[in-house]
Order: sequence, then structure tokens, then C-alpha cells
Amino acid sequence: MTLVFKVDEPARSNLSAIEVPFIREMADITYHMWKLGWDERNGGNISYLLDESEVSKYIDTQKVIRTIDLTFPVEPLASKYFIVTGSGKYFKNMISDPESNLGVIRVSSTGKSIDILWGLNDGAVPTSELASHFMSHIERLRVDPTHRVVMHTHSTNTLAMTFIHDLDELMFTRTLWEMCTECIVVFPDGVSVIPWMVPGSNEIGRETAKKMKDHRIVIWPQHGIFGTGSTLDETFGLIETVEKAAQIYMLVAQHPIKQQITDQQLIDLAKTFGVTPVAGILQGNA
Ligand code: 2HA
Ligand code: ZN
Repeated sequence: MTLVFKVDEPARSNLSAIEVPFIREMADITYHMWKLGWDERNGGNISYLLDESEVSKYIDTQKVIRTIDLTFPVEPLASKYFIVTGSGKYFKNMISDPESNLGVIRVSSTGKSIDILWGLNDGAVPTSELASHFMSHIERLRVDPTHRVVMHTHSTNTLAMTFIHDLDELMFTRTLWEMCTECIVVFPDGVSVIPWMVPGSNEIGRETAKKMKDHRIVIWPQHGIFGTGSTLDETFGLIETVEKAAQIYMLVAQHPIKQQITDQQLIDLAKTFGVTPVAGILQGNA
């Protein structure tokens, strides 16, 4: 296995890539997502903003392996470091071969290109959804300085729900809140939904990022979900909660409903847990 090395830290010089904390975290979470059946084949992608000090403990940041020009400039991310999943790579293989499937990259000082510093072996490139990731990072960092993660996955029930539920985002949010008692506590900001669009494009990146100004979740109908957060665990947990609610919806959708969570109960939950539900959904809540 390729070693990750840092010349001036001999103690770390014989670490294997999978022992580097941010590589391990990415490999573990992607494998887990594949196990859940969310990321078939090369489905899904993640980008995780890293501090330079974290990266330089393990990787020689002076050594650029390759440079790739971007078709969408990202000045606000200039000189920032990310670990990303590779385009066309399978989540199931991240643990067994991290250096082929993951990459550590740095945005150039002009925001017009990226340098590959580690991984993405054999000419691999970052995720095909890099535009959506970078544009979403820019918007989330504007509203949340602790933001670090953008996670895209084909979570099965969320995707299924977009076939049979109205795509109005307030209606979609309301239904999800009603499916599990704790949903409103986990995502009081609700979910947003964009129209169906061709993936991998700068256009879908722009539409996704627009929604990221005031949402952590963006649903792509008949495709999947984008989630954001401060850590991989928190972002995964957010998507997992939406997906669980969608699963309940898919289980109960064709059945007569005999009882359900009321608006007043959702308002009581929000009050008890100190969260503010997005406006325009609950009766009696401004
Ligand atoms: O191929 O999920 O949206 C990875 C994807 C594209
Ligand atoms: Zn996808």
C-alpha cells in the first residue's frame, strides 16, 4: 500500500494512507453508505474541507501531482484543501484502495484550478459533481463558518418519495416532519427541492447552491440528495434522518392513516427542543 509521508515528521513516515484520520473517516463513511444500498456502482460523492494544518501533518503540500482547470471559478475557496471522492469511483472500494478512489486537493490562489496533492491514482479526477460541491461549500460557509462537508447520495427512499409526493418543498418538509417525531428537531430548517436537471453540470451546481443559502438539504428529484454539515457524522446523520422519514412514508403511503402527529404536537416539540421550524408549514406557527 502507498505510504503517506511527511518528510519532517519521521514518526509518521510509515503510516499507511488508511491510518490518516481524514482518509479513514471518508473511507469508513462511504463504505457504510454503500452497505446501506444508497450508493450503487459509482453513485454518490463527498467533499470534506480540511485545515491546512491537518493536511500538512501527513501530506507534502509543496508536491503537486497534477493541476486541473475548473470550468467554474471558485475564488471564495482559493487555497482551501479538500478530500474528495473520485469521479466514477465506487464507494464500496474506498477502504481497500483509498489512493485510487479518494484525493486530497487544493484550490489554486485564483480559484480557477485545483492541485491534486495525494491520491486519485492513474489519472483519476474529482467527483463529476464538483461544481455542485464547490458552489454549495461557498454558500454554506457564508452562513455557517463551521461548515465543512457536502455529501451527495442516492438514498433509496428519499429518491422513491420524489416519484409519488408533491415536490413543493414546504409540503415535502411537512410530510417528512410528520413521519418521525424527532425529524423537526433534526431539520427544523426543512428540506429544499430543485426541479429535475442533468447531473454533473454547472447549472445544477448553481441551482443547488442557491438553495444552500438557507437549507442544509437539497433533494434532486428522481436522483438523490445533497446534505451539508460541520462533520461527516453530522452530515450523514442529517441525511439518515431524512431517509428514515422517507422510508416510513414509503411504508405507510398506501395504507389508511388512523393517527398521526398533529401541527400542535410539532409546535410543542420545536418549543421543547428550542428549534425554530421553517415558516409557512405549521398552522398556528408564523
Ligand atoms: O456518479 O452520483 O450524480 C456519481 C453521482 C452523480
Ligand atoms: Zn448522483
